[in-house]
Amino acid sequence: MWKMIDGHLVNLIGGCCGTTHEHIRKIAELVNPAEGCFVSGYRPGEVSVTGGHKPQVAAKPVVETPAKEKPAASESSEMGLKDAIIAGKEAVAVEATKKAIEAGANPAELINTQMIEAMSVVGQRFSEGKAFVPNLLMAGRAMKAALGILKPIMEASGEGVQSAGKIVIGTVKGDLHDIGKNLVASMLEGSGFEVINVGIDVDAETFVKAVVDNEADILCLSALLTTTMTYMEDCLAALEAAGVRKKVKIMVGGAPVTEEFAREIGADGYSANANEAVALAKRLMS
Ligand code: B12
Repeated sequence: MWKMIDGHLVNLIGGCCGTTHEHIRKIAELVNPAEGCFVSGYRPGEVSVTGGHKPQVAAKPVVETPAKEKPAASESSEMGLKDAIIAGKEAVAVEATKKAIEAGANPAELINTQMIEAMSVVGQRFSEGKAFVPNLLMAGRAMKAALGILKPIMEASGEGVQSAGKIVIGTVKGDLHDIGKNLVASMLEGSGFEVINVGIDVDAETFVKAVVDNEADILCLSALLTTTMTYMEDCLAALEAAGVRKKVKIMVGGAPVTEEFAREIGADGYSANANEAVALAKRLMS
């Protein structure tokens, strides 16, 4: 910060997660404060950290932990699942999902017609600068929570059916996106596959180990960033090096991944969405 402070470019300093009150206080001491610079972050009743200068904007406590969101009665009865996800209202999304199921909705249809649609609206808003990272996170959380209601229902409907095959699925190294990957996993599970979900930010060695340990029929790789999708090739190389490439089919997907890219890296299949992923997995198994 110092270069900017020294250049008289800074008017206000504050801090988000991890910058504790004490941390802000130390910064204030260092700045002490430079001409025209005010440090926000003290609590009322405590010694001001502005070193004699009066803060021009009343500094309020910076750390507030919001109470867990509960849907307002009017909100929950009016808002449908799609809108709840777009608005990032987790509790409302859960309630809307439960209501839809009680009314006889089909889980896969809810996913396809409301949930995926909602995320693409949020994504579009993000691309247009009308939504921001917190909106994405909140929508993602609402989507995950709603999916959590549907997953056991989809699993139960496949009960008693012989496993359609074993699938290892994960998001590649450097990539933390998991909504689409989890959707694919849920749809595959709902269609009778045994799915081992190894999570996000997964390195090639972990994928190889999961494939070998579980004797997987299919490995599903997901990537949402153009910078991480290239790591899929490293995963294929690692499988080759471990001598298991021919024992497992590779499916790839995620927004930036294309059919052409899949072919280029030598994957066995690509699909653009969770529905097609199920059809593709069934084809690969046969
Ligand atoms: C939600 C979201 C986030 C959330 C993720 C929350 C979570 N738990 O997943 C948060 C806020 C954390 C996030 C962070 C970032 N994000 Co982001 N994010 C998105 C967003 C809006 C939606 C993604 C999503 O969930 N879509 C809904 C699901 C259902 O769709 P999907 O993931 O595509 O999955 C479907 C298919 O692709 C397919 N599929 C997916 N995986 C697989 C796998 C297989 C095997 C198969 C067959 C099919 C398949 O099936 C799925 C279901 O139909 C997209 C924009 C968009 N519209 O895609 C940006 C986007 C992906 N993010 C982007 C960026 C830049 C980032 C950040 C770098 C932002 C930043 N500056 O910090 C970070 C990166 C963090 C990291 N290291 O990964 C860019 C990527 C640009 C690029 N081309 O590289 C996008 C495209 C936004 C944009 N327009 O700029 N993000």
